[in-house]
Amino acid sequence: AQSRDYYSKWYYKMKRRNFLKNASLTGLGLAVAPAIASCETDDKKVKKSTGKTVVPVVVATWRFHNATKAAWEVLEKGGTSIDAIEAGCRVEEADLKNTTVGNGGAPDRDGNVTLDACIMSKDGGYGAVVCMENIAHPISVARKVMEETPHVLLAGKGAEQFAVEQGFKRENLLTEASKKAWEKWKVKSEYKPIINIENHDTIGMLAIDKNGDISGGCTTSGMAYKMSGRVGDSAVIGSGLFIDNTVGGATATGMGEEVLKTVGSFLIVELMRQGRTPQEACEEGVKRIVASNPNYQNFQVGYVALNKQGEYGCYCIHGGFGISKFQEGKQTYIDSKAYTKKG
Ligand code: SD4
Repeated sequence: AQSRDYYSKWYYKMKRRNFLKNASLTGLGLAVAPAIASCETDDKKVKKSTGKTVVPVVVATWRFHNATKAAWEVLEKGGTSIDAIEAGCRVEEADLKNTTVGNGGAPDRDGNVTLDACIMSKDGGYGAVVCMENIAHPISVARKVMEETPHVLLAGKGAEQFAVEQGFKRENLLTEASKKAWEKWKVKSEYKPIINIENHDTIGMLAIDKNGDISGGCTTSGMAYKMSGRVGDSAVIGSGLFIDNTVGGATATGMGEEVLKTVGSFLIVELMRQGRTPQEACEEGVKRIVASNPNYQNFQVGYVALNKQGEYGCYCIHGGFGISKFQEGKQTYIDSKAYTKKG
């Protein structure tokens, strides 16, 4: 079988190109995958939806209670799902203690905080920014790209320039704490993505408003200490997020490279279109990654999906992932089932 050893392959390339001085990935990429259960999905297990629609509703990756609360407040007042998504995602982008989203995000290996975000509307609209620096609210810039330009995705300097033209302020996003952590990291320069960063990570959010229309958003500073110019799944349509107002939506967190390679969120929405419940669709999305990647023990991916009835599902490779939900006026946290069944 072809070797898919992610870390070894990467290490080799980095070394060869002299990108990584004094790097050490000892211990990574050597894990041998234990025997795993079959990754085939048993179609007999496919459950049909209950048919009961409970909206409005908002779900988000991780314990982002403040974000789902902010989104719920918009929905509760009869606001649109797109407004709820923007309001919710902005809460995490502004939280300096969240080192994986927006202001306060961990930098790349050169010390630059680069942000990726996207938003999708009920009409199939999509707007995104990737590798954008110095602007604290990429979700709002992504919305502007969707609403104010003939394009869907702006990158780097162009995204920043557009944001400034739209009235966003340039600011330094590297906090003292993030700078210190980066300086410490530089001593070994060991690129080792952490599974479940303190149960706080990228925020992916899906919301349905009182009219039954769904929107979604996803915003991140990406993998800490990534290579300069690296873009993950979060802002890429079909990977970090996908919305189809006739079916539902899905969003992702975790190792973006793996989500990109399997176009995870699009896959999940298409499976729901074919009759899978959100839970079954998320499970299949994770199993696709596991099936093609013997190194799955070393990285995390978590999915959350929502169908038009307001039914949710979530699934991940490793335990520790979960989702925040606001529905029928109640905030809840749901611990996700995990492929490795540790959680
Ligand atoms: C990325 N999926 O850039 C994002 C980051 C993330 O756990 O979710 N990290 O790959």
